Amino acid sequence: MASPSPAPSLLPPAAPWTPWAPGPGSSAAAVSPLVLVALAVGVGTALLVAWRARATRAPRDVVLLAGLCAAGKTALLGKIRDHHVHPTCPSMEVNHYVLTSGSHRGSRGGKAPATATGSSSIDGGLRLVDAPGHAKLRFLTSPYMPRVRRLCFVVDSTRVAQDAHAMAEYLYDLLTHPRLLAASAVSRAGRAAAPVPVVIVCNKQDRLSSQDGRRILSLLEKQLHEIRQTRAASLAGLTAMDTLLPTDGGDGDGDGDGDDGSGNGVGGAGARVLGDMAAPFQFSQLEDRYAVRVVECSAVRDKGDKLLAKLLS
Ligand SMILES: Nc1nc2c(ncn2[C@@H]2O[C@H](COP(=O)(O)OP(=O)(O)O)[C@@H](O)[C@H]2O)c(=O)[nH]1
Ligand SMILES: [Mg+2]
Repeated sequence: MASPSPAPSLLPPAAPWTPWAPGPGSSAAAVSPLVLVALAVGVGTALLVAWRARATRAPRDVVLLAGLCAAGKTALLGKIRDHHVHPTCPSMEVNHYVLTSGSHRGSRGGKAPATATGSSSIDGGLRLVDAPGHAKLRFLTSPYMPRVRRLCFVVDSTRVAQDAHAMAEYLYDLLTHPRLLAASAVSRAGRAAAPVPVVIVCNKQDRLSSQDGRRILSLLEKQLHEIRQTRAASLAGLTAMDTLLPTDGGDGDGDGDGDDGSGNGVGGAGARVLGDMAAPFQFSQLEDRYAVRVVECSAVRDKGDKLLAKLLS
């Protein structure tokens, strides 16, 4: 008996199924968009990270001359740069002068001033920045704050009796500026890597009515104490931290001044209160972050080299 013949097949037998795997020839065409996107994202991220790292590692090359109007900031800059005081009017913008030991020798052949502290060597090129003192123009100083290597707060020594409060308010704002606090951030060990030098420059000492540096320092401390009380009271509702700058670094005094030594409060409400609230304000309370000293000078009487040496001392 003949076996029935198989039904005619309409379709060719199906090829055995094999999982798809990119072959060497097809891979470029099939995967390249994905690879390109991944590469673009990777490169973009790397560039962003590098840019941010660069931005946060801004060079600390600015010697900032700040102070009320007519304190003599522009006169000091002119004397240092050009060896004489130009007639001035209130500055409306920031003036710069890049200091290098070469450029400062100048045409008169004067030596570059000896720099008393290694951290202020001018060989790396420091910028002397003269910021406008008018309250409405102080925002122009902000971009320079992350780069501040040294703050020179210039005071008209003949005006302290009248202007001490305004001087201290501006100084308080500078010392609690978030970007300056970041530069002076206290480490977990309770100390800044290197406190930011702050020089109280008591200018116009050629005038008979000028007060001496010690007196000016103590008047500023008194005013800073009052300002701290006022600001602390207004911040009391915002933060339980009373101070960012403990005097003993460890803050183990149990007075509630509240810094954990990490510097994490930079820019926060607690950063707006300076020093140790448990004691009358003194600059020495800031020593973990700021090395405060006072110099006396006259932009009119002193030579440029001498003035610069005082600012950098
Ligand atoms: N007698 C005297 N006058 C000064 C001295 N420094 C600046 N001045 C004068 O004070 C005024 C204000 O100075 P300026 O540099 O414009 O102040 P700024 O607003 O802080 O830049 C100008 O008339 C200067 O000539 C100084 O040491 N002694
Ligand atoms: Mg000026």
